[in-house]
Amino acid sequence: MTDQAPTPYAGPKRVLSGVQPSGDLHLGNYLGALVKFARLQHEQPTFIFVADQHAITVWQDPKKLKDQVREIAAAYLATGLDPAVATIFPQSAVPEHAELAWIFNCVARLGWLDRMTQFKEKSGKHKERASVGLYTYPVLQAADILVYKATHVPVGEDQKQHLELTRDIAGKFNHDYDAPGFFPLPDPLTQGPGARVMSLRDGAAKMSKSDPSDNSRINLIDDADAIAQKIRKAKTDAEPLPETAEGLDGRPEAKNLVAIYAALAGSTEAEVLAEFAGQGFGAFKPKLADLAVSIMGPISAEMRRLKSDPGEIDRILTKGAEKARETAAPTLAEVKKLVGFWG
Ligand code: AQP
Repeated sequence: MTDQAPTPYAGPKRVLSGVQPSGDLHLGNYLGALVKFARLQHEQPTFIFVADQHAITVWQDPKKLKDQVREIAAAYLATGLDPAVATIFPQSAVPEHAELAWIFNCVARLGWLDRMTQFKEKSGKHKERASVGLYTYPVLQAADILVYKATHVPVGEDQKQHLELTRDIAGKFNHDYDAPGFFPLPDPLTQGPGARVMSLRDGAAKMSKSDPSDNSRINLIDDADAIAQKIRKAKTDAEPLPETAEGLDGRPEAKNLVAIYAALAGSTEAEVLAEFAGQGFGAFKPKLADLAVSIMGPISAEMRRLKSDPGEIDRILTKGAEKARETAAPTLAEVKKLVGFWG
């Protein structure tokens, strides 16, 4: 008997991604994810959700959660997502995600989840106190993606391992339920200089919402003064900028600021270095601050404007959820039939 390659998925291309409403969005979320959403919506059918079910894997105040969801939706709209083009919705308003996640919990293997580095990082030293949801988070993520049969997932580099797991779950489901090519094996879209934005205080740590130091990140809602001050205070070294990208090896903070500049300017690290080689951070940081303010300033102003009309955001999210279910419900119905469930 010869091993045959699995039948490839032949359905339409679709884009899906989401962000958790678990704190203020930052430049890493913007460059790693949001900026891509606005571009991709014009290329493929695009589903962008607010991941409130993921957010409660760590405690969220129920009185604040809906507002946090609105905040992320405002960020989506302010960074260019158009509800007339993309489908924008809260995860918890589409119950098909959670229902498919249960089935996937029975497809995924414990050994696969045991390898997930994000769980190890987020659960810290006391993993026995972490929620079970935090552990099975990547399984829900697989359901988020596959319930739309999404083929492309724009995310930051930190999500690559979870995407690999999604592909494993899709492949095993197709095999175990004798449904060749039923689910696609989705591709992560992580390319670009903003794929892994690092902390402004530590070039070895990812810029993150949960970093206790607000100076470690530029928040989407920061005003011009805050952005300029955080860049001024960003950790660097005393060397001038080198001529080539190799010259940044071993200089993680310098590399990070150059990568941020390149991502914001829509250029490459090589192009940035061609412009600034030989200059110190005293000259480079003000230029970076001006660039960051020119891009982030209008976004934060638009977020503030949108948040002043929560009714409009709610209407967009409610309509988006109805539209999302039109795609998610038929997938789940097919899955239940394949699994042999009632109804
Ligand atoms: N530093 C980063 N650089 C590039 N991309 C990043 N992303 C997050 N941090 C960076 C990308 O942003 C998207 C949304 O992330 P999320 O909010 O769903 O979860 P996260 O990855 O856990 O984000 P944080 O800020 O790191 O939150 P905490 O501190 O709560 O863990 C994803 O596409 C992610 O890759």
